[in-house]
Amino acid sequence: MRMKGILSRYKTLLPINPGTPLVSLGEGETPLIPLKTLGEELGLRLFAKYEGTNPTGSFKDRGMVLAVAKALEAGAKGLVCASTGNTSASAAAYAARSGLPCTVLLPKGKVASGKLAQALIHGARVVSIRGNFDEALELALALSREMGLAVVNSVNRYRLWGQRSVAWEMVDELGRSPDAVVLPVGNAGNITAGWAGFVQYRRAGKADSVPAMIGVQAEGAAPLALGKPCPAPETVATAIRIGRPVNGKKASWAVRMSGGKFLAVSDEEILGAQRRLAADEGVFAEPASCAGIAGLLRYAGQGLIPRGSTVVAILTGNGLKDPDTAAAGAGAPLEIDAEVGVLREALS
Ligand code: AN7
Repeated sequence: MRMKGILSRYKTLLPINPGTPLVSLGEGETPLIPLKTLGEELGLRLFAKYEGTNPTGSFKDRGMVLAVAKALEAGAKGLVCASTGNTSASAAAYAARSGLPCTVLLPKGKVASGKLAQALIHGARVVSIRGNFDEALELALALSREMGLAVVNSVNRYRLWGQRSVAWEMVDELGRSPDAVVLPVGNAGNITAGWAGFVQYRRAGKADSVPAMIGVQAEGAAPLALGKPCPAPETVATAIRIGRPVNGKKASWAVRMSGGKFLAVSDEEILGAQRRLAADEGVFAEPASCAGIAGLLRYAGQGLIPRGSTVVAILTGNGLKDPDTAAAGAGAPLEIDAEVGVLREALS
């Protein structure tokens, strides 16, 4: 059987040596889906890189698999992370896979139900912090120092290195770099990693250009779009409810070098983009994931991207991660007695 996953597929592009275990749950190789309806409306050749098909349902698996492999290689006793949800789900799964204990610190009441269920069922020690993500991350860093645990947040360089693979897959499939990539930004790890991936591919002669990296934040949690920290972040897109992005400096550099931009969109625009993706394209992504599309819907016509450009929107997480938000916005089903006449009537 062919070994699947990021580590085997991109061995030569990653910091892998004979002592690195090739951990895998079959991450990567996510679909690049043409978005015909939205693309025509926006005058773009538009694709979604749908990261929801990763093993735990988000892009985090690309970097987590490498971070966990390197933790095993270094003989780590366990893993720790703070998370708005997806990192904890991914860490918990790869820890279970590798036989490592895992502690996850989550902002109380602000983690989507699917993600919380994942962290719990994979057997992580789940601690609910009465505070926001930024506070939970400080605790995770302190705990790692005291207990000698490997931190698997995006302060871990291997996380970002593995996440470069999303860029490599785009170029491999399109046969070239897109003109622009739009994606949601929280801790600003993914936008930094994506940019680094394109740069690494260009150096290796596998791509001739680096796309404009366009990072989109929620208005209530937009430290990079506004250029100042956000002490009390708030947004329906809980995945990106982050006020002090740990990779902010690196990401600002990456965005500037690429000719890109940081933007902010409202929660209404995020939920509107989520509905349009689901109803017009058949693609169900979690709210945060839809910030990039919301950014295009608001700014594409204002000279953000030349018409006809090839644009990839990274949809970072599966819609099933946060069923409550989706259901709350989508209306209730019809309920009827089990009779065909009543059914015909109800549907007419
Ligand atoms: C769906 O899980 O920070 O800008 O702790 O879950 O690289 O932080 C999640 C972030 C975008 C932002 N989309 O990525 C966590 C966490 C989804 C996410 C982001 C996250 P970064």
